[in-house]
Amino acid sequence: MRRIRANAIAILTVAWILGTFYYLWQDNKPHSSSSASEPRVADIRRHAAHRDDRTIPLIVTQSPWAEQQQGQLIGSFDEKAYLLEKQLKAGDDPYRDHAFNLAESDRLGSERAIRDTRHYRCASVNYDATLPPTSIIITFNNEARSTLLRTIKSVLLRSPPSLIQEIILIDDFSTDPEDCQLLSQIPKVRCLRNGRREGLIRSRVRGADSASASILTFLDSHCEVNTDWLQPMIQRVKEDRTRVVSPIIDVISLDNFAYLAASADLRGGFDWSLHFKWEQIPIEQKMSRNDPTLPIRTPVIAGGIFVMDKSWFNHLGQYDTHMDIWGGENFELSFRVWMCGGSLEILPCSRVGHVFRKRHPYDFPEGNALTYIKNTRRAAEVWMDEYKQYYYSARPSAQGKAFGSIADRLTLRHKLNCKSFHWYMENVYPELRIPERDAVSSVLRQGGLCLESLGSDSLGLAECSKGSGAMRPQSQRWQLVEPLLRQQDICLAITAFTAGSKVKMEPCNMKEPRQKWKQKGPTLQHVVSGLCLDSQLSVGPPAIAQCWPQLASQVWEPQLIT
Ligand code: LR7
Ligand code: MN
Repeated sequence: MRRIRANAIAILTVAWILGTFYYLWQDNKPHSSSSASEPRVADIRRHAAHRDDRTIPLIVTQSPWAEQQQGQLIGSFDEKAYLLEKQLKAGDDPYRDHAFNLAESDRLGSERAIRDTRHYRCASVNYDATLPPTSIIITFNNEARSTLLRTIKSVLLRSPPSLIQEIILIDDFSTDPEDCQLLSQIPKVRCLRNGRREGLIRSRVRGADSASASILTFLDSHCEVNTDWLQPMIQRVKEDRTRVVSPIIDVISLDNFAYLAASADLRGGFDWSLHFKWEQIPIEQKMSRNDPTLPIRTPVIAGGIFVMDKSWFNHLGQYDTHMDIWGGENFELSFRVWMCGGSLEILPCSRVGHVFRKRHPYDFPEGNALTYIKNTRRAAEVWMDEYKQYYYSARPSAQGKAFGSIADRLTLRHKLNCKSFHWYMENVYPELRIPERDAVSSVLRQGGLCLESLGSDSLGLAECSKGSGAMRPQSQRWQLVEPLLRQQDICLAITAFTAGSKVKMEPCNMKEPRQKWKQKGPTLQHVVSGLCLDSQLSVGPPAIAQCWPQLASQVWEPQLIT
């Protein structure tokens, strides 16, 4: 009898364990795996990391203040009527208008509970008893009513009411003005409608200008904020207004709207084509993180969800309002914040869910590609200094495309006395690799001869060696990556800043003024002295001389080695 009971207990225990594992597995199951057509989506799956077992395994009931708020929360707003008016019709493709499953979003209602995805230690972090309130800024173009409403209600339900000064909606010329207008019946919600399509950048600036709180909080229009999302961010900004902070961005599945925890070990990065990506925090930083509630420094932010002091936002020049529709503004803001005296961080105790999509559901009046190029070109031209060449090599189609005047932004950069992109590379993002130095090599032809270096002091002209591709001798292979004229890791340098000084080869150093050259017409001009490389063919070894582009000894014709 006793053995039977013992067996029964054992079986029940095993069943319980299996059940728990099944539950966790279900919860972790990756969703939607169709292939990504746009670059911006390529990282989503990586980002949608599986739930960390150390997170709090609880379903969020609403926050303590939610109950007191019920009733007043929604004012005269008729939620049912608002949602019913835009129901999907039978037979409609639920993905057509919003690039996510609208049927599923509509089915969820506006107040669903979500999992508290924070590390359990976040629950015992303390914040100041009085924190300053914030204005929430949400811009949208034809957002689905159910996702927009859920964004707003999650804010009202999961934030201490005293911290929400107002929610400013900027309707970026959506087809139906009522999508926005009706929502302004909800207490604290204001609606501003653009008279024409402006794009998210100018819309956010409009929202920020009309905000009455001293702290700005930006959200996309299809988010759900999680438990205590706001306090960590406001605390950090209150302590130091130059911090610009964002939460960990959890993933709301575009297919079934499951709320999935993102990995807590990621930060924002990019490649040279200015394509945003999530990446692992560097291993040394990871090893030294013994407190999972501490901020994570990030080279760039994703762009949509962040908190920033309003006076700091204005001081730093808000946004580049010549950027259109979508894209690039997150790089421009990130470079500017770091280079002009601020910092960017991700706060792991703040979590906000976002519906990541695979395509834009709205149109780009100038076309998607051209708009992205215009915006990123502006960011590169204003902020990336000589490193912009890597952007152009990674995105050759950007060359020659219109990007408008950047004079105002250059003045701003100068006025704010911002650091160089080189500083940013060394201090903020040293992990970003500079493309292979010898990716493209050229010979530098002068008449029938070629510039050649044989060791540090022996530069001269020699007969152009034959042989193609890798068969060309190293001594005649040059990489013209302004401001440097390199042969792998050694660079052409002047020996003094006066006319007649010889040139030599020495280890490359971007910061060394003697090594800075630029192509000027057919000549190679030394940037600082303004003198030109001259072969001095009949007189002596190559040197720098007063520029005379008509002079055969100063004409250099780069020819790609293929
Ligand atoms: O013309 C437009 N007008 C708008 O108001 C186009 C868009 N929008 C609104 C739109 O309704 C949405 O609320 O702008 C917001 C962002 O557009 P999405 O959701 O189509 O873009 P996204 O989620 O891919 O955008 C990410 O990158 C953008 C680059 O410009 C912005 O910085 C977005 O804010 C940003 N979103 C996030 O960072 C959330 C996390 C996703 C990631 C990575
Ligand atoms: Mn979005």
